[in-house]
Amino acid sequence: MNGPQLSGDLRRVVVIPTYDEAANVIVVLDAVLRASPDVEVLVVDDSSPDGTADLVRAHRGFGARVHLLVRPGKGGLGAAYRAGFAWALDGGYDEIAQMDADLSHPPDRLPALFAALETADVAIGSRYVTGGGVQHWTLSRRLISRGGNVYVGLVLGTSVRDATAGFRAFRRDALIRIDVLGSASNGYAFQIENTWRATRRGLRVTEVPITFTDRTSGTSKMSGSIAREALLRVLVWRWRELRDRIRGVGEQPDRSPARSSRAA
Ligand SMILES: Nc1nc2c(ncn2[C@@H]2O[C@H](COP(=O)(O)OP(=O)(O)OP(=O)(O)O)[C@@H](O)[C@H]2O)c(=O)[nH]1
Ligand SMILES: [Mg+2]
Repeated sequence: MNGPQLSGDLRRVVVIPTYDEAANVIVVLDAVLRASPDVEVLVVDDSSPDGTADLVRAHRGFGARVHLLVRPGKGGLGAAYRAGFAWALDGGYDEIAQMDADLSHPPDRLPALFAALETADVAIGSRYVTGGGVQHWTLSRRLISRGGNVYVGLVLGTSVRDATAGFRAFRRDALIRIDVLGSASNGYAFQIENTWRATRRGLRVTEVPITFTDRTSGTSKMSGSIAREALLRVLVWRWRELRDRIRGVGEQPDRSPARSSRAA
């Protein structure tokens, strides 16, 4: 099967945050490098006790297509992404993607995500558009994920179907307009906040179908406090937006359907 052809002169990097992903990191690095011969990878590791960073340093692509940013300790997913995105923006990359290390996000859909940036500012690998789905998830995880997206849609009024997705690609100017380095949230809230800022700032957000597979190795870092953070922050953002609108300041919501689309 022929995948989308990508324009050759753009510099692309995939940011992968890791914490104790020794069981997965080499497999995901190899799969990404194979699926997208034109991309580089930045692993952002929070000094994982299981030696994830040493495995990255030992990878045959290290120093060429594989890069490593080590942070002093576990500081959360959002903080790791902010550090990785800052590195990528400083490095002058044109297109920047993000994905988990646990193979939940299919590396072979990266070319489709980058290809979608030809007509979009942000491309979201989406479980909840036609052609997308989840595999091997328990009923409770399915309900939490679906329920979370319904909640986000209702409270924030965004038409993005998978606002919590962690598999995305951005044009560099989109990351700057989203002010991703100025975001404060960490877990799923980090993904929601960027979705919210992108739509509110009138960026073109498109959803590309993917099949999400539950991790089979390593341990999940998902926790109740991560879910609570998302629930509360969404309410706070909406409240602040309504307050600012009453005062006549702040951004106007962009609900134009032309701004959010779904790619097959
Ligand atoms: N650098 C860094 N990476 C993290 C941190 N927390 C999670 N990660 C990584 O972020 C990605 C997503 O974390 P997961 O534990 O898979 O969380 P999840 O996908 O929401 O939950 P599951 O579906 O249960 O796997 C993985 O690559 C983790 O290793 C952190 O504090 N620092
Ligand atoms: Mg995961």
